[in-house]
Amino acid sequence: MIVDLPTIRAHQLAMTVMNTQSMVIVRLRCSDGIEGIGEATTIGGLSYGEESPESIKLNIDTYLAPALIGRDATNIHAAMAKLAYTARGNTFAKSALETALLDAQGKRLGVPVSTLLGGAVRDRLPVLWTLASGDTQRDIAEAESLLESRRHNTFKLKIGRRAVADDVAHVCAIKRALGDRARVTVDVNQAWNEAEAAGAIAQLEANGVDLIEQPLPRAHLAGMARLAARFVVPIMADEAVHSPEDALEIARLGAADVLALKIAKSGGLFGLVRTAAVGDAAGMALYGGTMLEGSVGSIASAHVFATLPRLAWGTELFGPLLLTDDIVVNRPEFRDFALTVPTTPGLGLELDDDKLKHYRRQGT
Ligand code: MUC
Ligand code: MG
Repeated sequence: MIVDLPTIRAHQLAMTVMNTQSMVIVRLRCSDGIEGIGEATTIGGLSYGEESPESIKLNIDTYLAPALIGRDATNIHAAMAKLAYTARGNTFAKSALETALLDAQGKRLGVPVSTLLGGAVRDRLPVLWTLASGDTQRDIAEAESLLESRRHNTFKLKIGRRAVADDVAHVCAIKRALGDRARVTVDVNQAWNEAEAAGAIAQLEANGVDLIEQPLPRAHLAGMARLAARFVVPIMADEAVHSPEDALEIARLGAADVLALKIAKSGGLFGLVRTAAVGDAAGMALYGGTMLEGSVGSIASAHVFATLPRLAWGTELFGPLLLTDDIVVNRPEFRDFALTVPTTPGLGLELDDDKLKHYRRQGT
């Protein structure tokens, strides 16, 4: 089903302005009576990637769910191999289905998903907040209140929408206001060319910005490599890294210092582990990314991020906090700048049927 939830404020990114988030929620029912849940969520319909909520639902209903019917739900690798054979790409849809299989298997065995992945090495994950209201003073006020309540002390600024000089002035004003009390990072979402990026990053670096995410289009790895060599401030690949093969090529070219990992880009949690392993082996730092999922997708991500031996840049799993309401009974716990990773069986979440009925898109 597709579930539409309003956001707490407009969320402005280089490629879209979001006022609602549309989540595809999967309920996978096994013949032993166990149900697993999963989520596939995109950013701004089709504006971030190649899948939309509508295409995800259609492809699951038409191709992927029929391929799973009658198979052994306890053999997740075999089920995912069948999906790989059935459909190319469609990583968001596959991630939701793998999440549901893992949730069901965890409930069956009485262990959390992190245990199925080999075990958690941390029980809490640092979580940043994205400032993206489009207004500098409002962003500063938002950051001050989140610092005060000890919810976040790292802020990612979404830029690339306005003229480069305006964006740089906006970021520097926020960093000046917050000073050493907060880390500030920027995500350009592929909006700059190399010359624009070189000029802007020089100023951002001089003003104490901590990390530059995906400044160039995803295909421009050679340009990313030149930027990574030129600046001390780390460059992070997001749109440019979907798979272990992407991570290998980025490593070969030196096209990033940090990799943003997301279950939706990776086709699931196991795929994310494989991409992480390549990045880690190449000496790149890892970051736990989000597709702005709600609680189901964010907690699935939390389980896998908790298992990574090194996660130098923490996570951005704040998605549930961007929404005005939730569709789970037991909401994720955010406090003291971190998210608590559930330890109860499966994902550790229970869907709220009344909320689902209320927010479910008609006809889905
Ligand atoms: C992205 O490109 O990283 C993550 C945080 C946010 O506000 O947008 C996302 C997507
Ligand atoms: Mg990004």
